[in-house]
Amino acid sequence: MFTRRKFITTSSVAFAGGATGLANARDARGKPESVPRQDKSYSRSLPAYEGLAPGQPGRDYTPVITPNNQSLPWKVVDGVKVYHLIAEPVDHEFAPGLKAKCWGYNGRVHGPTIEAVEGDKVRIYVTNKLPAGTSVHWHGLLLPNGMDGVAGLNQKIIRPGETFKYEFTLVQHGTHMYHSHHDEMTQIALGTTGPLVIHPRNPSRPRPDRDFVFMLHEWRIDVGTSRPNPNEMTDFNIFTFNARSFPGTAPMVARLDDRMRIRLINLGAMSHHPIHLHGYQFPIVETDGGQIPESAQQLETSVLTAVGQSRAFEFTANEPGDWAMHCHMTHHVMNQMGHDFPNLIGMQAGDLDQQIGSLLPGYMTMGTDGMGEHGMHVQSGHMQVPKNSIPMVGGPGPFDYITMGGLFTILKVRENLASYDDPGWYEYPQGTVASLASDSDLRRDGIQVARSQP
Ligand SMILES: [Cu+2]
Repeated sequence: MFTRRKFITTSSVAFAGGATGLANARDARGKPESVPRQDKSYSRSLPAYEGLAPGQPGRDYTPVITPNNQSLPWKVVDGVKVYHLIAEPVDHEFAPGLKAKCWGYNGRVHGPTIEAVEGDKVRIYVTNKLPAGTSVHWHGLLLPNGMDGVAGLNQKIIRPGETFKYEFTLVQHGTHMYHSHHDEMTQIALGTTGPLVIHPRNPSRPRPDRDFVFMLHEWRIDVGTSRPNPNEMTDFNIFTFNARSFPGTAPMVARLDDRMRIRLINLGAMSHHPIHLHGYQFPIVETDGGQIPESAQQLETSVLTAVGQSRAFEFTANEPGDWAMHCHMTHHVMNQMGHDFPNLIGMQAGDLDQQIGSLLPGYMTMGTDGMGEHGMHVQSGHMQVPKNSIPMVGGPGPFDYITMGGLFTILKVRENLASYDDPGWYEYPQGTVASLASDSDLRRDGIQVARSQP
């Protein structure tokens, strides 16, 4: 059993020893220790963190990358890292063609990533420029009760125009989040969340070369409107990585053999997301509750991230290519236009288009063999979508139209990259792409294909 006494012993060894690290500690006989937990009693004094210099990028950590967003700037004042969050209305673009009036922080949806190092003392100012009261909760952090940010319970509501000050020492590391804790239903639905990444002071694993963080979210933006609907409980129609839907998601770019970490945080209203990465197997190394000891890690290809949870996984980018990463809930890789229509699969449309077209010029029946071509028809001008709305699926790809939307992005792994800018589409080595089978292939392998139409 893991006792407080044992924690203190483990923790003082870890910090006194410098590079020992918190996870995977072993005793003198090489047997794994109990899993060291992070200190749950903030009120106890924290001598291990006294006198530590504020962590610096490069020296103490490799900064995270927040695709389609960025980290919040900070400065050091008398040894304290000082940040300033401004909660405010933001006009935000989800993908080309769809904008909405959201609420976020510092001109962004979601808020910029707050980055710090275990042991840092932080002071975070929160200015409220929203038309309503707000507060900020530091989700998953171990901190004094009065800094926890639940409006009404732990502090007064931050009224419009007011600036509050939060101050605490970071006594843990990992992937966390911040979000409004006042009228959550409305404020989180409009976007008031952000990632909060705390790097370990003494990492137990090698630092990643590429460290990506994604905030997952879901929205209801009715076609023709520009305000996410916070009253929606079940029927969301926009799903986002860092508040962007495919084809608006920026790819992750990596050099061959880069050490990768991908952090997922879900602060949507209702849905859990199994995020699936193609081409790799990987262990989940961290939850928002801390590191998972190596002995308890198992290889995965999908990472279920529930509302209010974070997960981080690691792998080496040792297979070049353009690899999809997406939610495996099929309706979460679709966009806004559609869903609420009858099932037309297998229907014989006949001359319906012609008949209706005489009343509604440009009318086109879709869905008799699926919705994969919706975006293509829109893009080529056969079909129109209402103003400020995006088709159900995707964008152009190197071979054909990519029939995905929403929670879909791409990991681009390349040899010989000059920079981490988007390198364009992968150039496949000759003979490595699935292609039309030739008659001689079919003959050689004895594959008989009936020539009749389905
Ligand atoms: Cu999902």
